[in-house]
Amino acid sequence: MSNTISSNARRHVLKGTVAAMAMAGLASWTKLGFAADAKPLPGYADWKIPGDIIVHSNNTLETKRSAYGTSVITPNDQLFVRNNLPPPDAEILKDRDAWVVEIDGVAKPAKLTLAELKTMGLETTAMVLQCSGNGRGFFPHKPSGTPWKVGAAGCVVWSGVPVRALVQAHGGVKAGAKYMTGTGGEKLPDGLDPLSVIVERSVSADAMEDALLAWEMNGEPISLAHGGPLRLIVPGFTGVNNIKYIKRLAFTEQETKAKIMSHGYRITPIGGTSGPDLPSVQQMSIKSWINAPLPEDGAIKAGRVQIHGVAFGGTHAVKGVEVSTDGGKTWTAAKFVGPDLGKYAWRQFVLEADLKPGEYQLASRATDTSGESQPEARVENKSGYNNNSWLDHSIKVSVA
Ligand SMILES: Nc1nc2c(c(=O)[nH]1)N[C@H]1C(S)=C(S)[C@@H](COP(=O)(O)O)O[C@H]1N2
Ligand SMILES: [Mo]
Repeated sequence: MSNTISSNARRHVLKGTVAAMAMAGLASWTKLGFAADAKPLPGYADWKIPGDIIVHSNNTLETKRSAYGTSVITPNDQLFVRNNLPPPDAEILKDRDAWVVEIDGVAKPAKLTLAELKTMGLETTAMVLQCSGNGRGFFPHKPSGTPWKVGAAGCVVWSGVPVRALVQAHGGVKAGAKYMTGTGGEKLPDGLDPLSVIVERSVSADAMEDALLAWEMNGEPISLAHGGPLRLIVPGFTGVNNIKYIKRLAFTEQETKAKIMSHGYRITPIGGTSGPDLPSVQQMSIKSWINAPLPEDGAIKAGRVQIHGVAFGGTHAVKGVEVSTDGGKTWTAAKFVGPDLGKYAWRQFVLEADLKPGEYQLASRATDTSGESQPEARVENKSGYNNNSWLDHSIKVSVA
């Protein structure tokens, strides 16, 4: 894998730099982006760029806001990671083409190898992968779960076989199937009810129209961290619906009874109890945020400033983005930068501003093609899902 070679090389360079910096004192480490108490990257993701990642735990790695560039695609070694269970053994990547996925709930159910899938269709889709809890860190009631700010998201290009081609080749979806249910390939811990831990999610069966079983991510075979050798991609839906190391794809009459579906990812009132009757976190909503300038960059020099960020609409394309420098009192249309990779990708935007010395509150507010705009206020909910408040994502900066 070219990724391993290049990132190993970079890591060695980085390690050398870090060692040199260590001799020069801890202050320089912090400059490189290493907090003195920063946790190390877990082994399965040790090829990520440490200075660009916040390690919340072995299973939750966040991209730093300052690490998002302006070239649309989020590089693999900067992309966030979220695992509900430890990933499977790296052995599963030894012979990728031998990976088996079961297709069920179609007229002719089958077990297919990745090698066979590769003969059945090919499509490439750019898509924002975003955890349902991205922005949870802005909820004042401090929900349990990772306090992600903006960095549980990235724009990724996936290649694989369209699910609709697979379904067609197997005689079509069985009558009465309302859901597409994907099952993750993790080894489940012994002694527990499998339904209480398995990563299995159902989405509306219509989502198959744009869904992929993907084996390639940003030009490389999918890494273990991101669900290789095979991953379900459901464009426009939040992260958890994109099942890694998928071992079964089934069209089902009912939603899975897995706890991660029945109780996890439900919009629950604060203080309430989650359950299957509450709304499930599925499609993403219109959202944007500014990536530069940031308060952590220190004082900004007065004069011309390029205020830039990202905007995406979930299942709709982004139509426009407005930027405010006065905390939302006045708004100016931003312009898009760079290529449009389709409605599921994010767009970079920029507003050129001439800023005099002073204090500013920078905010962005996106609108999608269905007319939805980001709200000022988050929708309060127990677990801190779906935060797309423009106010929460605004930042205060000083210009000197
Ligand atoms: N099999 C499996 N798939 C999974 C998960 C998991 O724990 N196991 N986590 C989900 C969640 S909650 C998110 S946000 C995304 C994260 O994808 P990434 O780790 O590639 O960034 O994967 C989803 N798919
Ligand atoms: Mo997630």
